[in-house]
Amino acid sequence: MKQYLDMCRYILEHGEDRDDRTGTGTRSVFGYQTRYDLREGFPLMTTKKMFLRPIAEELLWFIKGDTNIKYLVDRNVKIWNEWPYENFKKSKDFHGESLEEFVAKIKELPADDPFVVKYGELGPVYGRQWRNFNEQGIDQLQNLIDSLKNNPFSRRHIVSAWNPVEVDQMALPPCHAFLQFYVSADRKFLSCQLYQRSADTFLGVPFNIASYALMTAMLAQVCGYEAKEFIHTIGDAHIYKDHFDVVKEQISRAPLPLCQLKLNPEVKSLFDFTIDDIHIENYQSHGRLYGKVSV
Ligand code: THF
Repeated sequence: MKQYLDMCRYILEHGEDRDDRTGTGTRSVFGYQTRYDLREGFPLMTTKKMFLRPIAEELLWFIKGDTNIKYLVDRNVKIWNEWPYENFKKSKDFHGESLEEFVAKIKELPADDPFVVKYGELGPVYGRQWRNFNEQGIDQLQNLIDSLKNNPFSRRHIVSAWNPVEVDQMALPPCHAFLQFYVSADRKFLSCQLYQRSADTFLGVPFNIASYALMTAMLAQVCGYEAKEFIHTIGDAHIYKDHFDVVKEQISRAPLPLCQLKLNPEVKSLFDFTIDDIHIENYQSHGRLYGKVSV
């Protein structure tokens, strides 16, 4: 995906060096947009090896409306563990446990155990806002599906994870905050645009692109369209300082042909997809690249 590599190059060349909340430091630009034609293939990064499974599990977890890491921990998806651990470390119940010990405890206890309920919880993050906005029973995903099916040319196909009322109760305010969908004039194609307020270009963005491309494909299938385009609009697009070398390695690599996404065509409701209904074919990539996540 040349668009992504161009973005990395642009940030490195034109970004400003800034301190940030996490203390790591970034190079950042404000306002950057990339477009991915989903008909050319599924936009899973080829210039480093990725796995679709954690991305798909995270998306299914959002769609369920779940905000506790227990679901992800049970499936060995690690990407959200650091944030609850930071909260646990600040609590009176913390007695020097490592991140691994904390995660093992969440895994072994049942979902309704008070420890899991208290320390696995991220607050009213994505899943809650998508399915029960502001705890007021507004199911934005169901409303979106209804409007995509019944009023395709609406300019209000919107899902907002950004909730100013509850943002202070979230372990991390939503980065991918605002979504809009668009049906083509011939009613054949569905496109998605995401506004992301803050983007960790090396670690997060490859996940975010694949996640929303997958969601667009799932919505297209259940609403009777074909997925067309994913448009990624970013506010603060940054590369963390400790990712500079690995990003330079990545942009030296030549993109390979994209893989194809295969969804189980029998699934007719967005809420019925399971991990076994989601597959990719012909995925080719360069080797893995590692970077630390700033918390
Ligand atoms: N905070 C920061 N600093 N970066 C982010 O990308 C990010 N997110 C979510 C919330 N806060 C963030 C969490 N998403 C990885 C990927 C996505 C994440 C968090 C971490 C990550 O470490 N990926 C590794 C390993 C993946 C694995 O364990 O399978 C990778 O190599 O891709 C962005 O929404």
